[in-house]
Amino acid sequence: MANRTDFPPGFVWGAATAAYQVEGAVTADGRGPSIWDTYAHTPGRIADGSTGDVADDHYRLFAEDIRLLADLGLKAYRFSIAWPRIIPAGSGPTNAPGLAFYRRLAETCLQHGVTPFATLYHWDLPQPLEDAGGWMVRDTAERFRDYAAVAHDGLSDVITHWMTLNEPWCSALNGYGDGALAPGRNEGVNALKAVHHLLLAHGLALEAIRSPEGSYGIALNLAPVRAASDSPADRDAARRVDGLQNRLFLEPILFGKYPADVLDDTGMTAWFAEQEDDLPLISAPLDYLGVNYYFPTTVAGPDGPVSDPSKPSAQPGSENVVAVDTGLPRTQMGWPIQAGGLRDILVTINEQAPSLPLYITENGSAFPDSVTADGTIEDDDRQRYLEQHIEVVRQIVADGLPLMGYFVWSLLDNFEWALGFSRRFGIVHVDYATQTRTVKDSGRWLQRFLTQ
Ligand code: PNW
Repeated sequence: MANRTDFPPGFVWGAATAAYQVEGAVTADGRGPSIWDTYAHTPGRIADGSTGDVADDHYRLFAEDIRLLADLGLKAYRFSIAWPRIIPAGSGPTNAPGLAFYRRLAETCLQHGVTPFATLYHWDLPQPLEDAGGWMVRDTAERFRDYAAVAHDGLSDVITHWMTLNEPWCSALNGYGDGALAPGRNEGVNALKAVHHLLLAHGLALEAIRSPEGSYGIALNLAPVRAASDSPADRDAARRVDGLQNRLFLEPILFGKYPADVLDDTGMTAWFAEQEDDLPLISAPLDYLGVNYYFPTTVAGPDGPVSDPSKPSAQPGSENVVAVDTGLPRTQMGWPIQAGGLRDILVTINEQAPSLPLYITENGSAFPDSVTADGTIEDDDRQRYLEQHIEVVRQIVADGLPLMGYFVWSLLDNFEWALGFSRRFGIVHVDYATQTRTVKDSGRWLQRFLTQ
């Protein structure tokens, strides 16, 4: 089993959250509405009918939460900055109280010896920009650049570690493909336009804010994709899913080109050819790549054409692919558990970009907690998930991959998007009725690991 002393002294141990999932206070201090306010308040969209209006009330309780994080022995906090707090209408005037909030948050981190890692976009697009076309239009990328510059100008003296986007796959393919996340649109293969505009937003922002004093990256949700068998059909299914999930993001960012097969499968080759001039910006050097890892995927599928390129889907070009159950244990999300997948994906990236520093910017699991009579919160499943993944992290570092840090998702139970409060990812339990925080057994285990 991994021991903390197996890791280099500078290895970063942190925990992550995202603004809409934890902050609440959605109308406080001049914040404007985002697509998540609209989506969560649309009947039928959120499984338990909840919203992020209050969530963990982190907007008011952040100092307590950061103290808790530091007490656990963690040295970094990855949070996201809400665009609608900084520029409430998406473009136009800056909201000084919004900047002031993140300054207080970052300063509180620093006072506790915790390094702040800020994500500029964790899915909360200002609603007025969605009304003007959202990520389907190029202008949104330019507005993101302007917002990124304002946030960076206002906070770069207290925040040095920056991420442009969190998981553009989810923003594009769930937001505009199958509609499972805000804004809940079904644009068929045209959801790939949102992919391009998000990557352009990343490139424009990087150009606007990158400075030698800071460290700048992006967080992608990547997963090893395996074929269920060696048959040509299954291998082709794996090629298509890997293309959409991983290569469609990695190749433009690392090499300045889109994977031709993915554009071909989706009939988007001509449209992407017109965007070619954006690729140098998208592939500008990064200081690190953030990888959010949850689970591996095994797929099978009949060969041949896309079943229906116009149907609502998060898998344009792979609608006829099926996910195969390989018998692995699963979390409450239904996601298979296999720590070795983390190693596979990092090795693949490292082969392609050997000197690029990597962070695991999210890794964690949802399980129901059991609250015992004496008030402790037993979550053996989550503890085991963490132990297994941290053991793999140890191996990866021992093998010499440039892995700089690990962030557990999440510090706190929180608003799990379309699943509302029905799934808990925290190493700290939140009683939503009282906003009481209780460190779970998994959090205690992590604390012992980090401090003994
Ligand atoms: C991430 N998938 O989302 C997000 O960054 C977090 O905000 C979220 O709470 C967390 O993971 C847990 O869901 C993902 O289907 C959503 O592969 C979907 C997938 C992966 C990550």
